[in-house]
Amino acid sequence: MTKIQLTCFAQSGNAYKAALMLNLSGVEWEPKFVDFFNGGSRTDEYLELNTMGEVPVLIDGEKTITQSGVILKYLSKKYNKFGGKTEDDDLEILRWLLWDNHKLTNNIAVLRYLLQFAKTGETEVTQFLRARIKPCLKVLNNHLDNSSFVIGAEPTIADISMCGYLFWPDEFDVSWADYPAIASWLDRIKALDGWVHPYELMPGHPLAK
Ligand SMILES: N[C@@H](CCC(=O)N[C@@H](CS)C(=O)NCC(=O)O)C(=O)O
Repeated sequence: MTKIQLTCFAQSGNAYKAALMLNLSGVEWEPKFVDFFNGGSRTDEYLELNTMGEVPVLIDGEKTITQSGVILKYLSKKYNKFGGKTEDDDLEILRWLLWDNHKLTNNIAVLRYLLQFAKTGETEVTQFLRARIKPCLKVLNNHLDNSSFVIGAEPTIADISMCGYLFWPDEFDVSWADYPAIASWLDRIKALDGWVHPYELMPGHPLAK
């Protein structure tokens, strides 16, 4: 049987969400490296695979799935792992997935990109993003103060999505000492069987000079 493939590169927190889910679910999969920083997601071939021009894409036989949240939902259903136990749980998971994509990941990913890869230095844009990220991290920290994982005592795809960029705090200039509940939650995720740091799980680190 052909293995599941995932388009990815080591610096992609969005791809990491899917890669981590595959690992934590004990699924055999193979990475399909995208040379993102040299236009690899803008080629005709890539756009044919994903008209949105985004990484990740999951290829499972005849099925091609994009958007990390959809990939997580697909894998959760397929392997019966990291889903909710009730319909209310599933709605709660969806609520956090949407918040993650719109607020948490979106702002952090762009700030990290500007600081680490575009190397813009401090600008009005980075200041704007820092100001957007702070309240998001407060929301998450407050929420995790009362809950081991995002929707209760067990990890779900909401956790796997929301931690996508959070193992690189130094790359977007945040210290988890300021957000202790997030720090403990990340430690709980790291302790899960199959957890691997993004730079080890996906190809392309370090970047070629
Ligand atoms: N909401 C999408 C975001 C995917 C995304 O933005 N991926 C980045 C790489 S980490 C990308 O391909 N960006 C290209 C672009 O924004 O045009 C998801 O969760 O899959």
